[in-house]
Amino acid sequence: MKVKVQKKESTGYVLTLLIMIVFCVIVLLFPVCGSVLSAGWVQSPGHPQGYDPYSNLTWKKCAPTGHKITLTLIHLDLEESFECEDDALKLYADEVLLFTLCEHKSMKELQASVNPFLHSSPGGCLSVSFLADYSNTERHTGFRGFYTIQDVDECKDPENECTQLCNNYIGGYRCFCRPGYILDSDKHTCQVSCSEDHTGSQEGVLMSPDWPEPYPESSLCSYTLAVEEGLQFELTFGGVFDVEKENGQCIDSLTIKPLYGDIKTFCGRDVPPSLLTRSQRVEIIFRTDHKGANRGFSLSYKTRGMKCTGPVTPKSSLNPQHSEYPIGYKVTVKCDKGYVLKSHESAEVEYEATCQKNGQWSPVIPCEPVDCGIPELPELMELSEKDPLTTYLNQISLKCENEFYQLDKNGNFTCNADGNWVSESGQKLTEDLPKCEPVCGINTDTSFGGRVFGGKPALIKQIPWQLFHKKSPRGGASLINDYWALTAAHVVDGYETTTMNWLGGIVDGKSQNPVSMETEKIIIHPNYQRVGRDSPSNYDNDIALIKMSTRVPLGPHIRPVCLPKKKNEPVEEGTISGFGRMKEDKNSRYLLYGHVQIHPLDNCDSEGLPVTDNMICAGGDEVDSCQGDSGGPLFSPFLGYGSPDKPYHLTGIVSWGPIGCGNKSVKGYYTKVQNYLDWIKETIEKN
Ligand code: 4AZ
Repeated sequence: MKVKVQKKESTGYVLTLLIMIVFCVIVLLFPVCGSVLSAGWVQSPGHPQGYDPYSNLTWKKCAPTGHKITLTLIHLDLEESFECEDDALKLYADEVLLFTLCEHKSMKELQASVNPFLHSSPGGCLSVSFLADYSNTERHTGFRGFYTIQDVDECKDPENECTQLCNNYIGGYRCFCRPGYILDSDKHTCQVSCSEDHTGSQEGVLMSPDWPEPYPESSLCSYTLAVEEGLQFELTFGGVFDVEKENGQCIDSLTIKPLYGDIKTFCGRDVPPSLLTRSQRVEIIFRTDHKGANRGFSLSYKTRGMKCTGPVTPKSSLNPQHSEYPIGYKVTVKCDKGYVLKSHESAEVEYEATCQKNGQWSPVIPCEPVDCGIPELPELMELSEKDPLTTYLNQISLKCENEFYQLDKNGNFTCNADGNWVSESGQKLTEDLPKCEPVCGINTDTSFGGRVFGGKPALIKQIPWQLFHKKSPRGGASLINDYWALTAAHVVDGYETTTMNWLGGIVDGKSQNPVSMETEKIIIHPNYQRVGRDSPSNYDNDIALIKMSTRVPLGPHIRPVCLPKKKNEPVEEGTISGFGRMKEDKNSRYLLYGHVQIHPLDNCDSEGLPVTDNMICAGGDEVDSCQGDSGGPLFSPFLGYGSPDKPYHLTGIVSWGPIGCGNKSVKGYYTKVQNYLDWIKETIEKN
């Protein structure tokens, strides 16, 4: 024991000092004998006679690595004051204030309350600061303490990380292992030394450590089996298998890693089946945790001649078909239906492969699914899904870009084995592409009210198929798809070779933002008698088709009306609309509409003018069409009564009237659109 004691200043205290030393040796220092690096005293100035006013002391000592410093106060006598504001002894460990003292304490009290805390961490420091003020009323002897710097026994720390044995030495510690274990490179963990290399051995037995006794904890055993090419290992487990498993989870595990093929992990008590590895090299890893008492495993291994098995690659078949093939055997590999050889431009599906010495086939070309790719779609059409899978048997569905169009047929297609998108009925997408056709006869303002001549103003979106020719000749037309409109022949008679400008999407003739459409073609019915628009001799076949020069941008304000069905039930009523003359013989600024009854032609008085079956007679007492409305629609059902199930269709085209407009006894005449369905269809197809 090396104890450095400061030389005593006063001979009067020899006895006290001797008592202290003896005390230290017996009570305090004995347990640390042999590990003390240095020791000494620290005391207040003037101790033991007493400290003067304003006396002070600061003291600090640090321990080297693996050591700590301890201070034992054996004497404390300071002036007492509130919160030690007069005289104070402050004690710090590792820069943290532990105590502020200003009182008298006996050795026993110090041992009980202060001393147990006066030590640093390993490699840390202790410091003391003593400060007296001026106002001592009586003399106080101050304090005295004994410090030692001693080794830390890390092995006693319950948190030391040695998994087995620990050896403390001055300034540090070392982990070590029981016989049969080796210390891991982490210098703390002991592992069983159980790895075995069986390279070159064609048969043998592998066992868990200590077999048939329970295997030790914390083992990591790696067994290597390896022979020359042309051979493969067959593994057979012994009758007992017991590897720790809890709640279906492997706590300990036996893993078999063949050079080729799947890695398999076993645990529990079921003996694993025999294993033909198809590999001339196998790695077997046995891992155990830090607890448990299970018996482990025993397995025998032997070699046999290498054979190849199918398949050569997934999604393919072999020709000829056998369960095994000897080395050197050649087979034809054929990809399954819908699969082709990877990276083969010509979409080949077959190749020849040979069984190799190592049990593998060569070459191995994977079979991958045929890819139909993203089809090229016309404008207005898109895929329902953004990035669909496009390989064999995947499906895509087509849709139209917006609600104003719909597909004319089923838009679901499947990628077939030939790389084509085909419909349910087997039609190729490229040969029978669905079309996006405008949705007809739907409006999106369903409010309605009363009555062109005596009519009511229409709201925007109510009659979105209504077109208007504002300049002379003032007249109407009805949009029937996104290019074509129908009007009366007498409205456009004489304008076939000109470009007319039609307005749509408005209910106010003075609207600043109409959809403006230029005509590309005006086609008057061939049987209409062109005698000049102001005085046609008769209005038979008063119908004309107008083609716009660009696609009409459909939306809620402008969209087509349907054409009547070929064999529609007879229609008894409808709504007429237009910007034509009102009662006061004045053109309407706003689009007006009104409901009319359809009458048998016999019930109508044409005032002697010729009437044909291509005409409809319609009118009410207070509602009639008039000049300026011509060419516009008579649509059914009544405005407000249509729905997606019962879309509006164009029953008639405002054509003529015998005398004036709004006359109670006479009705208006309308071109019967139903009689012209074939002409309309053919003309549109041709143009
Ligand atoms: C016209 O002059 C006209 N009352 C249109 C329709 C009717 C009368 C005249 C029906 O365009």
